[in-house]
Amino acid sequence: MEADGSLLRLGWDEGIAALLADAVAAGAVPGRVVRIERGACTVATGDGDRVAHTRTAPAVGDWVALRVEGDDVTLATTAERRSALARRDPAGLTQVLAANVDIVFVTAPADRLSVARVERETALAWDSGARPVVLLTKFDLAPAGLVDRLRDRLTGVEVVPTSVLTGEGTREMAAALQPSRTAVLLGPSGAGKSSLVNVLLGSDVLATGEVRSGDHRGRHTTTARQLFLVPSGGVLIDTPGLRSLSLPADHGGVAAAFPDIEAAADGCRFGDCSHEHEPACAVIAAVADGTLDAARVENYRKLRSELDFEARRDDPQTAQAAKRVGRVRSKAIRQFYSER
Ligand SMILES: Nc1nc2c(ncn2[C@@H]2O[C@H](COP(=O)(O)OP(=O)(O)OP(=O)(O)O)[C@@H](O)[C@H]2O)c(=O)[nH]1
Ligand SMILES: [Mg+2]
Ligand SMILES: [Zn+2]
Repeated sequence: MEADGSLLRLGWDEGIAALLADAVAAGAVPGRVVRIERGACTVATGDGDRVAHTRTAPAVGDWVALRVEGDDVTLATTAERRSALARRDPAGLTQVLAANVDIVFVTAPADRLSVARVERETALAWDSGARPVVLLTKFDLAPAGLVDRLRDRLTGVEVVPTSVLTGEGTREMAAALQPSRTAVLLGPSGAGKSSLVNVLLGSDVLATGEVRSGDHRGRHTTTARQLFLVPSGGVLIDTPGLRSLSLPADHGGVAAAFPDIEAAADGCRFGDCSHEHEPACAVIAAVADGTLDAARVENYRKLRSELDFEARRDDPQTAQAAKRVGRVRSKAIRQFYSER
């Protein structure tokens, strides 16, 4: 199918054309979901934006085909996702925050940096199938040495300082988006996500909100997930800052976010070592000799046990198996001690 320029700018390619080929052959109109509201989604097509009514909820970034009958627009098909940034919401359900993204910009505000949150969001980003890039936002407010401290703590992920006041880092963001990649901004309220979108779009499209003066927390200014075309190329998705960001399931994101700890863990005596109290634990040893950061290991353990908990909730049979493994392990540990 011949795609026109506006679909190409949205990231359309031959793979997506193939996924939607049947629907398009049957007369449906292809497009990309740019905004979701209750019961309706806005879809950018080669012929402008259309509002479609839908019972199933696609996510911002989904490629869809619309059935258009006069004024009545409905969703015919949603293409299989290449990647999906998702979290487990407070009700325990998996919520897709953005679909078909290539890059997750993990925003970490320099005036209120939580490294543990950055690590969690980086794991979530790796889980999505996209590549994380950490943006140290509001860099004009950063205390000296902050970017080095962050780079020292994280492994295997690029850290780019940004500031909408000095313009630092925005050229790197624009370059990462070209020619037609899709990036989503993830991070706490008040991190400066919408401010960065405005800079990249070259106009104040989005409302931004002052952070509270006392604790620098944001005021949850953005309430909708929304997709924008960046004039210099690429697509940017803004999201509201979320309080709770539980990992929905283990797709290898934690391992990817903590490759240094995973590598050290290869040296543990027990394959299912929890790195808490086991003898011959290479991770505990690496913390003791200063090779690994204690706070980083602590956060890794927390994310791992969160995933274990969720897996047990989803599948009690696995939970039973885990209990059995636990019993075998404690026996092995007792044996290890008694042999010494
Ligand atoms: N000093 C400084 N302030 C910034 C920068 N970027 C954003 N801000 C300010 O930080 C506040 C929050 O910015 P927003 O862009 O609304 O933050 P957000 O991440 O979109 O927040 P939510 O929509 O609530 O999730 C605003 O008052 C911005 O003016 C920056 O680079 N430097
Ligand atoms: Mg915002
Ligand atoms: Zn261990």
